[in-house]
Amino acid sequence: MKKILESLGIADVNAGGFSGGWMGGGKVQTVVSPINGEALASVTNVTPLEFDAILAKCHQAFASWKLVPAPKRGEVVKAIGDELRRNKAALAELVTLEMGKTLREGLGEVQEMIDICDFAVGLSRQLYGLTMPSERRMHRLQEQWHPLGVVGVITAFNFPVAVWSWNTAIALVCGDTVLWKPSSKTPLTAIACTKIAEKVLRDFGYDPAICSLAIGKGSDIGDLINTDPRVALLSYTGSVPGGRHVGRLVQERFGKHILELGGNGAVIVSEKGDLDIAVQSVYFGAIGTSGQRCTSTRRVIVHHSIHDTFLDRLTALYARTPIGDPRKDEILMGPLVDTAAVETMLAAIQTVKDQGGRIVCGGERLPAAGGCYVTPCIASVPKDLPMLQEETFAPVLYVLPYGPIEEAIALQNGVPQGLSSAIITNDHRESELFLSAAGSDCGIANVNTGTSGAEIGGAFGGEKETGGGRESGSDAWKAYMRRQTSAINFSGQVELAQGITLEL
Ligand code: UN1
Repeated sequence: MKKILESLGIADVNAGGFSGGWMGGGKVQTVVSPINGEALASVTNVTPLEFDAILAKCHQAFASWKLVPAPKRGEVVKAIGDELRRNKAALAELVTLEMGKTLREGLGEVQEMIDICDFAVGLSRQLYGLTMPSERRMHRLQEQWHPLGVVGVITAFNFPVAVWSWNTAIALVCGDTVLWKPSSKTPLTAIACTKIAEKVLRDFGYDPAICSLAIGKGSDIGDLINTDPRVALLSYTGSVPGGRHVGRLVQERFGKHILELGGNGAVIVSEKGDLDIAVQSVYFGAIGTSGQRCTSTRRVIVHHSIHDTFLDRLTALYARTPIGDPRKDEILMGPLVDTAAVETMLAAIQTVKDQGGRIVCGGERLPAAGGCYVTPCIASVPKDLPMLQEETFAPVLYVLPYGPIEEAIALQNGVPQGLSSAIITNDHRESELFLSAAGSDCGIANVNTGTSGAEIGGAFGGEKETGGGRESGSDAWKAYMRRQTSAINFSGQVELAQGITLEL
């Protein structure tokens, strides 16, 4: 363990702030692994005064970074991607140590970081603006995309490094600088990533404050980011209540925001689908990352004719789930992030029972070191169970039957969140209906694959209480830039738009 920490530049005590130099004069926090309760290292949080200095430097760095040609900025992102390739195994292991996802998922998370760097390098030569025909003679109408400013990135514990990279790789090629506030539960991975970016920026001779870091609590450091007008765009990943708070504060100062909030993923399993695909997709979607993805499968809506068969097969798979130390190859489900998450899960299961749900399997705390291990839970529930409306960030899966496909779609859409959804069917009409305007209302709608594991090439995010933001691939980069529309007159005369004339 020590060797991994060392190879990523993590010492016993680490400063939690960076903006060209490392600092941290605030509260000391010991990071404990959910794997076994062992202390990994300590971090000193930044004080409000230090935060102000960090943001000032990050803001200052924007003045020169925005003038670097985008393809040159892309070269920096390419080097960050190379550095991530070199450090993939160690960084994945640190992710596993710090938040408890399995090593194979940790490796997948770092792969997402590498992939988004590659995507951003290509994008650095494709920040296209449109030209439009002008309604006036010898005029041209065009738009350009310019760098925006400091992008504040507030991330959650469950994807402690990938979400930073989706935002940072895109922000950097767009000419923005980044100020990162990671979850207080995962500061070490944030320090490791910032050190990687620091090295690359120094090697290139750019200001390392381009990738700044401020570790501290949401209620103090987070709110300083939310309210400071020097932060042009705030990309926030977290809970719905958190997003409501952030959104309000950022809107108040007319800042821009990207909100990635809760999900409540559902899979519709049609009787016309492949049962093997259904069982496997639901299984990974529900137990992957111990049910702590915003894209996790929380609900399965199964055609009544195959409901019992599906449930039996899934329950058999649940019973065999290898739970334990997520660093071991054979383990498919590691611990929850901390004991508070275990308590939340157990309380949710009690509520499900009180509301008339039947626990089919799992939902127990396992007596293991660290106290964060549970068995994944399946509950068979009525369609109107109030808990179906809520996102419990744990491996609790609700199974409910449907009749007509329209009913399944209505059930899938009948929750406040709108992130990820899927249908398992070989019936072309059903899948097209699901993808149509009458179908899923989510940002992600998959066919014959589960709700989680979105690829970086697409825009990631969702509707309704999920917040409406999009990050990562496709044209999500546009949120990280400011659009400028220009009318250019080369006629030698004045001609007003909309046919307005002036006799002077
Ligand atoms: C999240 O849970 O916040 O689609 C992000 C997925 C991952 C990202 C999840 N690529 O499951």
